[in-house]
Amino acid sequence: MAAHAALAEAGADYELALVERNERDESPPEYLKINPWGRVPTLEDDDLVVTESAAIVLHVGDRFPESGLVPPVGTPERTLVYRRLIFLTNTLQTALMRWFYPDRYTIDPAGEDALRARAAEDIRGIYDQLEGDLEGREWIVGDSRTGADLYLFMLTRWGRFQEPAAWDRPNLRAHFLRSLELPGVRRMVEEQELDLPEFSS
Ligand SMILES: N[C@@H](CCC(=O)N[C@@H](CS)C(=O)NCC(=O)O)C(=O)O
Repeated sequence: MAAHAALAEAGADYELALVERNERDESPPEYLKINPWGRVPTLEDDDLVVTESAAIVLHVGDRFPESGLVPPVGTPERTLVYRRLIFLTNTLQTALMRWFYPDRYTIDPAGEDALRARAAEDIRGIYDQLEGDLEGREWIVGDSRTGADLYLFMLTRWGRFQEPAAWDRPNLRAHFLRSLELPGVRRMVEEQELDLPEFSS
């Protein structure tokens, strides 16, 4: 979602390719050739292969400086975009992965519920913190949307199964709705045929 929205927001000329996994949840061999880890997404930009959603967002921002996805080199805002993106991907996203896939984090099935409960606690704390960070702000860094907002939009949606859902916090919900008005986010949502919550219609 974030990588796709970044391309659309930047006005890049892109082509989407669906990676279909088999019944054993394995990626096709032709995909493993470009991304041996088998995870999505992967961006192919001519001969350059970029994995990691956050790296793709940064790369697209650098390729399209006028998009404002990544502020200019040397500005504090650029550093703050790094800070937000890296926190979102290495802390919130991994906590969500622990909640979605506890079996990947333990070899003891009896421990999965406890692992998931711990993840849910961590996730709640992180959304609460982000809720506070958004107080009085439209975007997570500076005065305009950056790639970090696209990432936050994605992870707010990932948080829809939590108790409370991420977007049941007023500032996160306002940020989600604001992001949804961005043309590139709209385009990504349509192209991926994503379900949206009732409050957004
Ligand atoms: N850190 C990677 C994580 C990528 C990732 O885990 N992608 C998920 C889809 S959202 C995936 O490929 N899942 C299939 C799997 O884990 O085998 C990124 O942000 O790009």
